[in-house]
Amino acid sequence: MQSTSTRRIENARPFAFSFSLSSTALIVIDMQCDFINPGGFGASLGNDVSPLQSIIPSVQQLLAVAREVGMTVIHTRECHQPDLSDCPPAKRNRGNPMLRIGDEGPMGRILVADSDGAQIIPELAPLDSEAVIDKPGKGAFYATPLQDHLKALGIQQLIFSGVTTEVCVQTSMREANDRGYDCLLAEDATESYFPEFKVSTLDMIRAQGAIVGWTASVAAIKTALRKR
Ligand code: C5J
Repeated sequence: MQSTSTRRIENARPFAFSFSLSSTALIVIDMQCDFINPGGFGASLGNDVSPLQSIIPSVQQLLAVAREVGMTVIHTRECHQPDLSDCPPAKRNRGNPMLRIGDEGPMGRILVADSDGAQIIPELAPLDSEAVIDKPGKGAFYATPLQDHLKALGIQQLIFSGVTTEVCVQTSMREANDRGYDCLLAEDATESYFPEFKVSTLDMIRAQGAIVGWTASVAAIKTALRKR
């Protein structure tokens, strides 16, 4: 049952985060095989993907509680059309990867929408009722219907999770912040290939009185969501 009552995460940082269930969405960013599994886009850039696998249980917990309390859940995927018409050459050529976007890899074509690699990992599979926003960029708002979707649902606050912290999660959070959403990042439900980048991103987000937003642990978010 969805409720409009106000919730508060007292120990969010840099200070308490207030939200209501009916105006908040959980956004799960890019928990796709291409970033999480060996042989995908993340690995093609030379990254060890195993640190990203460590947050799967935390994201599962967030999803379970959000579904239990009836909160809106939205998933994103970073991916491109098969003809790569939405992939700028500058993006495809960047990074000197072993495999470029659109090349055939062990999980099909890298970051192409209908390939196995572009799918959300089975452990976090979206429900039929949950929107999946395909995005050609790092940010979830650029060239996507996300803002219209949030407006139609009356969403004003966003709880973020997913990968990678300093790239698609942070870019999406900054885009959301500039559009007037209050944003909170689940500290242990986001991960980076670079541990120091995750630490710095969390610091940057909550600096200067929550200049980009708030952060809080999954445990604190779960407690607030379940509070009646
Ligand atoms: C990257 C993402 N890292 N989902 N994408 O290229 O963070």
